Amino acid sequence: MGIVNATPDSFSDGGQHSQRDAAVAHAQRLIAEGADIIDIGGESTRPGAQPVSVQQELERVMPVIEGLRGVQVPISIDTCKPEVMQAAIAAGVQMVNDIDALQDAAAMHAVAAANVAVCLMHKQGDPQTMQAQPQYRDVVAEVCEFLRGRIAAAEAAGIARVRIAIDPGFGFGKTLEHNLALLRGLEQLAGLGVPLLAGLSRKSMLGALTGQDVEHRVHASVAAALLAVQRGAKIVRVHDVGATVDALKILNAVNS
Ligand code: 7PM
Repeated sequence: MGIVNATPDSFSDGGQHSQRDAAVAHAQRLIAEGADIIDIGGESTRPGAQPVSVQQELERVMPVIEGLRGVQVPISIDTCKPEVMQAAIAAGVQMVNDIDALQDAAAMHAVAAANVAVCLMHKQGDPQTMQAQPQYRDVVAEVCEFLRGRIAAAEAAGIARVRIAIDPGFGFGKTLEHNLALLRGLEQLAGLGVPLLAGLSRKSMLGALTGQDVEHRVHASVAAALLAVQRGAKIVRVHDVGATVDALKILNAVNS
C-alpha cells in the first residue's frame, strides 16, 4: 500500500490544481513501482496534529481520487469522517482506512452500506494528545482484544469478514517499547484471522532507533516492512514503494 498525502505542502507549494496534479503523479509513480493499493489521506494524523473540517478534507482528497479514476489498483481513503468516506466510496474507492476503527456509528454505517474493504486500526487517545503518556498493562494483549472487538462490531453491523483488515497502529499512543513489543508480537495479531496491515514507514520509532531524521529512514523502513511481513503482515503501508517491493521480492524468493 503506497501512501499519498493530499495535504498542503506535501508535494507542491503551488495552488490547489498543482497540488492535485502532484499527488496524482506521485500515486502513478507508486503504482509503477509496484504498489497494489494506493492510500489517499487529507487529514494529517501525526501526533499533535490539528483536525481539519469535512469541507477542507473533501477539497483535498476528492480531486486526487477523481484524477486516479481508471488506474489498475484499488484506492483506499484514509479518513475517520463518515462524510468523506461516503463521498470517496461514491467516487469509486474500494477501501476505507479508518484510524478510528469505525467507532463512529455513521462511519460504521457508511462502510456497511457499501461493498468496500476496511482497515480497522488501534490507537490509544487522539492524535493531539496520544503520545503524552501511553500506558498499557500488556500492549499486545490489549491491542489484540481491541481489534477482536472491532472485528466483531463490524461483522455485527453487516460487514463481511472477508472485507476486514486490522492494524496495530504503530506510533498511535505507543512508546518505542510498545511499538517493539507489537512488532515482536505481530503473529498473535495475525492469529485473529483477518489480514494484518502494518504501517511503520518513516515513523519516529525508526528515528529513535537509527538517529535518522524523517527523510533518511528509507533503509530502516524497508527493514521494518520486511520484519512485519515475516511476522504475518499481509499489507505494508509505505512511502518508499520501489525499495520495499525489491526487499519483498527477495523474501518471496527465499520463502517459495
Ligand atoms: C506524520 C506522522 C504524518 C505520522 C502521518 C503519520 C497509519 C495510518 C498513518 C498506520 C494505518 C504515517 C502517519 N499511519 N493508517 N495512517 N496505519 N492504517 O506515518 O500505521 O503515515 S498517518
